[in-house]
Amino acid sequence: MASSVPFVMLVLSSLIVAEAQLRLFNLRASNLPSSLFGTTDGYVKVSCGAAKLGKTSVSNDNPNPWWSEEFTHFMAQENDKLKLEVYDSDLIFDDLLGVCERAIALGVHEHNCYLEKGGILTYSYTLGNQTH
Ligand SMILES: [Ca+2]
Repeated sequence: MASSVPFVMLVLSSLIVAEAQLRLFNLRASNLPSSLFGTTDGYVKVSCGAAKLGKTSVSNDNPNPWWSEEFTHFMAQENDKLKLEVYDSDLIFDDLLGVCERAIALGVHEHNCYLEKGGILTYSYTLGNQTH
């Protein structure tokens, strides 16, 4: 029985290494399109793999919003799919402006994403094993 202990420890430590902390921050957009109902009221919904990380506040009447929210996911893994959905908040039906999807990689990254209906979403993220 004693010989199985090192094996268990090996499995545990490899699980710990495989999981990393994702931090998403500095979300901003430029030139969001106007609609019939006026200037865009933009917000972003964030998920990573199967985990929903939440959404930003709505930036009313602003084609160039900057969102101060940060999103953290403690159980992210390399190559998980980070998904950012940009919406225009409306009274009846929120309009999807575009979806940005990317497999995450270790390190510090900044990306621009061209939205299907116009405008650019820019965001930064870090993925690593740092502990706080
Ligand atoms: Ca709107």
